[in-house]
Amino acid sequence: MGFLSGKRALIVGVASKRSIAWAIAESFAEQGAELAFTYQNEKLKSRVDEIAEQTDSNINIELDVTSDESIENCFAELKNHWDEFDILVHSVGFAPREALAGRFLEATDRESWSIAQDISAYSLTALSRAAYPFMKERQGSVLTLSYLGAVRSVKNYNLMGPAKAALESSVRFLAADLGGEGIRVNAISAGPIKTLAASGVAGFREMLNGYAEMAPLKRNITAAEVGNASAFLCSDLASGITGQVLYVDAGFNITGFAG
Ligand code: NAD
Ligand code: 0WE
Repeated sequence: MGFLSGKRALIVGVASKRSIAWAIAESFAEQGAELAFTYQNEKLKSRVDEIAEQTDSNINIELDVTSDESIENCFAELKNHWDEFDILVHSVGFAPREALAGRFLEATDRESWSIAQDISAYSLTALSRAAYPFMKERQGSVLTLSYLGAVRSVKNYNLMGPAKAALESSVRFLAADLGGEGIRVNAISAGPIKTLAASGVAGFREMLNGYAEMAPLKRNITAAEVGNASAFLCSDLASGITGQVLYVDAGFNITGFAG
C-alpha cells in the first residue's frame, strides 16, 4: 500500500512523456493514487489519452485555462466521474516565445505580459476555486510548479520571472485562505529539465551544464525526482506543510560561489 492510496488527484499539465506533470502522475500512481487528467487542446488529446491509460485512468477532459467556460465545463464533466477529490496538480506555464529572448526591457510588451500572467499565475487561483467544492471536505492539497526565476534574475526567462513571482505569492494567499478547511497549497521550484516548455529555449543546454557544475549535488535533477517530492507534499506525510516553495534543484539555489 502506497502513501497516496485512497487519494484522488486531478493532474493538469501533461503534454508529453517528458512533462513534469507526467512524472508526477507516475509517482502518484506508484503510491496508489487514482488519477484524472486534462489536455489543453484537441491536438494533445490522444497523447494524454495514451498516458492516462498507463496509470489505469480513463478520465481525460479538455481544459484551456485561458477560458472561464472551459474551466467550468471541465469541472462539470469531472463531476460525472468524481463527487470529491483530494489533490490538484497545476503544472502549467506559458509565455509567447518572442518574450523569452533578448533584453528584458525590449522583449516585455503588455500583451505578452498579460498572457504569461494569465496562463502561468492566475490559472492557479481559477483552478483552485473550481476545485474547492470537490476538495473542501477532504483536507486536500494543491501543488504548483515554479522556477528560481521567481526570486532571481535568469537570462532570457524575462517576464516569466514576474509571472512565477505572482504564482508563488498566490500559493501563500491561497494557503492562508484555504487553510481553515484543512486544504494545503504548496509549490515545487524545480531545476531545469528538458521538456517541451524548455525545448527551443536559447542556451538551455549551456544552462543544464552550468547547473550541474554549480549545484551542490554536481548534477541536474530528473523529472522523477520532482514526481517523488510532489507525491510527498500532496500526501498526509506533509500534513503540517502549507504555503511553501520547496526547491527540488540539486541545491543550486543555495549556492553563492561554487569553487
Ligand atoms: P510542458 O510543456 O510539458 O508542460 C507545460 C504544460 O502547460 C503543457 O501541458 C501545456 O499543455 C500546458 N498549458 C500551456 N498553456 C495552457 C493553457 N492555455 N491551458 C491549459 N494548459 C496549458 O513543460 P514542463 O516543463 O513540464 O512545465 C510544467 C511546469 O513546470 C510549468 O509551470 C513550468 O514553468 C514548470 N517548470 C519547468 C521547469 C523546466 O525546466 N522544464 C523547471 C521549473 C518549473
Ligand atoms: O517555466 C519554464 C518554461 C517557461 C516557458 C517556456 C516556453 C518556450 C516555448 C514558457 N513559455 C514558453 N513558450 C514557448 O513558446 N521553465 C522553468 C523552463 C525554462 O524556460 C526558460 C528557462 C528555463 C529554465 C526560458 C528562458 C531561460 C531559462
